[in-house]
Amino acid sequence: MDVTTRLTWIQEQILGKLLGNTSLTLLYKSRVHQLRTLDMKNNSTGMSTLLLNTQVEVNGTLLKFSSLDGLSLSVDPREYKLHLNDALIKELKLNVKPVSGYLECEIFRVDGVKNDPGFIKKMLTVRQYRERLLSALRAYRPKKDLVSEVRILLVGPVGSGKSSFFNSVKSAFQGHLTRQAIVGSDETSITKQYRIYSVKDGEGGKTLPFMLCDSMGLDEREEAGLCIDDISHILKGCVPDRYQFNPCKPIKPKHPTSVTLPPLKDRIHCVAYVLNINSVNTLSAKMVAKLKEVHKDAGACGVGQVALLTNVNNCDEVLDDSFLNMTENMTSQSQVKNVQNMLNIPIANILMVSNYASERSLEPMKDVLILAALRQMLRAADDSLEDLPPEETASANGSFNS
Ligand SMILES: Nc1nc2c(ncn2[C@@H]2O[C@H](COP(=O)(O)OP(=O)(O)OP(=O)(O)O)[C@@H](O)[C@H]2O)c(=O)[nH]1
Ligand SMILES: [Mg+2]
Repeated sequence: MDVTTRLTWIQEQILGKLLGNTSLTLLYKSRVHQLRTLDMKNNSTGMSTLLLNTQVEVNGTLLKFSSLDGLSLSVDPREYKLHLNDALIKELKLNVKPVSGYLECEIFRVDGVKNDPGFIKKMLTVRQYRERLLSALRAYRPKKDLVSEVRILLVGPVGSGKSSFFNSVKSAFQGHLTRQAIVGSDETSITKQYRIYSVKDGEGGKTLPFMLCDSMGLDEREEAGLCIDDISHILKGCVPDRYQFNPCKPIKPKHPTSVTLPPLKDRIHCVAYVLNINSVNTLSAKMVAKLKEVHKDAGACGVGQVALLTNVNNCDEVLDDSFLNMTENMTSQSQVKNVQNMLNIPIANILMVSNYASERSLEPMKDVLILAALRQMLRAADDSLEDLPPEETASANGSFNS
């Protein structure tokens, strides 16, 4: 008999990833038998996986695995039976009876598990934390009900990952990879139009109360990339969706003498400076000057400001075990210090992500970083809404409620 796994390639990859980018070597496979084939899966095309991080208990002829939160599974190798408790069946969304036959029992050696006792625990809780973040973001409402949606502007050098961040946020909410915004690498910005993107909660779900505004990349050359003067118009909400940027021709306000601003709902409430973590320390003086100018404009408009560092390789090491704070390893990096000094952004608002680029499926840890970054952007936006002068909030309440 062939000692090859019954798992498909993609199932084996998912299992390996669940354990933290490990590789699996099949050690043992129970003999082939004539039990009826079970339709273990529900109608979904994915595979539910779960770690029961316990010592295996040998109970008579049963091998028993159970978790602290009440999930349990027993394997009866003599009878080729699996005993699953209700909580486990529910968690894995399986369509099986509590006692079911199994086709094969396979035991693998796992290579490449990090030699860090906290690592496995983190892998176990990352999915729960992703669900918690998704719930918190679904329940989010902008502060003081001044606007129905918060607008976050993504601004940064050409190719820093602005459009990819929107795609990543959308993918995390959709539950599968999506690529609505065009991304890629070129000498000049791939994004040529100003885009105001909304995100739905799942396929056909309700629209979430935030919008991500994607802009053309900044270029250190003059008359290339996003015009710095365009940014103040964007911040004030004067630029419509799909506006075609022209690096040689800054936006001219329709009514240069008019002092009335567009309503608060159309304005930007948070600016995210999107920077590739690998090039933060080598930004040219001209690029730094442009970023500082945006920072000055954003400060003058009183909007929230965060920095989003993309292309982070070691996602598992960004957050501590509580998933609430960045590890000291990360905050002490020179890139973080540089951003702090360059844009005067507090450390809590320096966020790290690894956008979806060439992955084949969603990764829980990537989702956690993406969603945690979004949550912090919304908090920064809320802070700026709370800080509005009374005359602004009075008129905003009027326009939003009417
Ligand atoms: N590995 C990795 N690749 C990334 C990440 N973010 C973006 N990329 C890749 O970097 C390239 C540029 O990404 P874009 O999202 O188009 O960057 P942008 O800032 O929108 O670029 P412009 O619109 O040209 O200014 C693409 O090939 C992306 O796939 C990331 O976090 N990790
Ligand atoms: Mg882009």
